Amino acid sequence: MAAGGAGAQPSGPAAPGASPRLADASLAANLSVPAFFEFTAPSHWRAIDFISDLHLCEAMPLTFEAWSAHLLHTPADAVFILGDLFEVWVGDDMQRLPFERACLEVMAEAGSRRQLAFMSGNRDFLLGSAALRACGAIALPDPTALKAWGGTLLLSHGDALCLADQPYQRFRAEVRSTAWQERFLAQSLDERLALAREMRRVSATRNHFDGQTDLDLDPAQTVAWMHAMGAAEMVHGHTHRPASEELAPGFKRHVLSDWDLDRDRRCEVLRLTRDGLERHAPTAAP
Ligand SMILES: [Mn+2]
Repeated sequence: MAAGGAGAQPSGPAAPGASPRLADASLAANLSVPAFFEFTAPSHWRAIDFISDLHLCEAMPLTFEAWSAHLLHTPADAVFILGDLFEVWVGDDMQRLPFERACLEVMAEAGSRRQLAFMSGNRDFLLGSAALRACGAIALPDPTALKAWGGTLLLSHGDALCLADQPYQRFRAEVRSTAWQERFLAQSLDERLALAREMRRVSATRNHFDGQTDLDLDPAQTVAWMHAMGAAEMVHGHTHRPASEELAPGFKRHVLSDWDLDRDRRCEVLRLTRDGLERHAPTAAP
């Protein structure tokens, strides 16, 4: 069941009218809103699962097993992975490594059974579109407007909206540039893995490491994105603080849980159906 009736097209800001109303429109006036992509769920779909922040790595075999079982056996028509699937991804030559190869084999098998979609996180933004295509997965830009059953949902990893962390935003802009990525990818796999370890060590000491920080999405900017998209609800990850709450009247965000079944028992799937969003335990292997 590959791409079929689904498609991702670039889109301008949503037309005014059907959009949820922002109580104070001036709130959004001075905030920049990025171009966003639109993905329309085929009308025969009944459920879409959202997961993020698995931080898969060889040292977390139980997390890998739970993720793999869910991807292969969920009753949902699609699984949307909203970033940080991998603890670290420094280039697609990581597919040579046994653990990463096993992960992509699970993705390919799951991708033959249901639609997979992947949005980059701050850990795995170098996972390339060719590797995703090989698994039958759609690459979702951040942010994406998901149109499903008459509603619009804003999807984002979340790190681009953590505006209070200016050093991180400068770092993010640099590593997402073509020039930086060309220089980085020109190095050997061992050099890149060592550099990634060093960057994570430095970022941990500055306390702007995802999951170990109080930083959160900027509410005004987030609501501005939702307003421009015509989305009353949003799903994001990154902060590892699962909750569903209003950011402003009429604008609700749902934060995904990270997964850690090796040191803890955290794992959760957010499932969208015609009736709305609901949190579930992952599906186990039969
Ligand atoms: Mn993250």
